[in-house]
Amino acid sequence: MEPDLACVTSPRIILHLDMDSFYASVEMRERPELRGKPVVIGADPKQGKGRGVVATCSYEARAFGIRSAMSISQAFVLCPHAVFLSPDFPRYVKVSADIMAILKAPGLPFEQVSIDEAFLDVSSLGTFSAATDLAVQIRDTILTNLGLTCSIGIAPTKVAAKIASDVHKPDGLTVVEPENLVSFLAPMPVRKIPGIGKKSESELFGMGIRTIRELAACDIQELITRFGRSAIALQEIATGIDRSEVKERDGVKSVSRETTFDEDTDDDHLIAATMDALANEVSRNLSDESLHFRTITVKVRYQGFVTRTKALTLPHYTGDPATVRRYARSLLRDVFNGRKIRLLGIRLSSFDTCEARQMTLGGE
Ligand code: DCP
Ligand code: MG
Repeated sequence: MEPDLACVTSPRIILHLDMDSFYASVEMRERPELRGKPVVIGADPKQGKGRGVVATCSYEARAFGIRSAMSISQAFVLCPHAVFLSPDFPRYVKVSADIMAILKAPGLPFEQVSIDEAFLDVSSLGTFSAATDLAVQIRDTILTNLGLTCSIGIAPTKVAAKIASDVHKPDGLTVVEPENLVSFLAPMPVRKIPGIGKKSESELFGMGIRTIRELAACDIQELITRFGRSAIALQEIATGIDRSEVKERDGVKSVSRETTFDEDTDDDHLIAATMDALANEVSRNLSDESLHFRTITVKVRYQGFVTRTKALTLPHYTGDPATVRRYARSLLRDVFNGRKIRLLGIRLSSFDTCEARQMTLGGE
């Protein structure tokens, strides 16, 4: 028996929507001849010698074991006959805006969390059945108007709604009513909890905790020793308690660009010129969006995949490309240890508008 904790959760109804194989679906919509085929969006595989990673792939490509963030050369080995395409970011950003407009239309509290996902607080509809009707309507509108499928989760908390939207992907609708919340979460791997990445997962594995059920039942003192203050909230989430609200925000949260060198390099000139080019690209994007930023982050991945980032928050907002280049170079000097570099990246964030659409421009 699971402990009956659902009764202490608030009677909220949260909807989470996530598009299915987003970049790949947009490409397949534009080019019907790609439908039903394994399609991989990412770096150029160069017949297996390519560098960089998979941004995403169609579900047909997933059947071959291809996944987001996998190296493109590995994807090529798994499915050499897949259709490999480079990403068309401006198009995805535009389609994203169209999707978000559909979600905002009912006028309910809305929070966009990435280019292809958002939360709606639909509590005011009163019942899970009314929320389900709205989800069906949103799904139909997105399919009819945009020719794309999405997956939706409805649950009493944000965490559960997000987990639920992933359960019946693609084109899925999963509803978790309050009385089923604890039993829905219990068997899930801890990794399903947003914010639990590889590191926290292996930390939990070290404690013998693999499922959310085990996390809910574990010794809180031990959890605090390992995770500090976040331990309490973490265990609460595992028991179905998640007070986080749908924050009314939308728009851009960060703009980033990164690139992988064809060959690892320690050539100062090439590295500096590449960083300048990346700085110019993110600056241009910023001006397209009429945004000013305060935080700049530089990322360096060395040969062997060791990755370093360094961030700096300026005292004032700016949108000036020369400033971006200057600070990018200075941060780069701080993290560059003279070893050969595989990848360089730059991110601008902390914008002067309270907006949150995350836009990553350019995979590796
Ligand atoms: N993305 C990326 N690199 C990653 C993960 C994602 O560039 N490591 C991009 C491509 C995806 C988009 O973000 O299309 C949305 O990410 P999702 O995690 O929602 O993945 P998909 O929408 O592609 O697939 P799914 O159907 O699993 O949601
Ligand atoms: Mg998605």
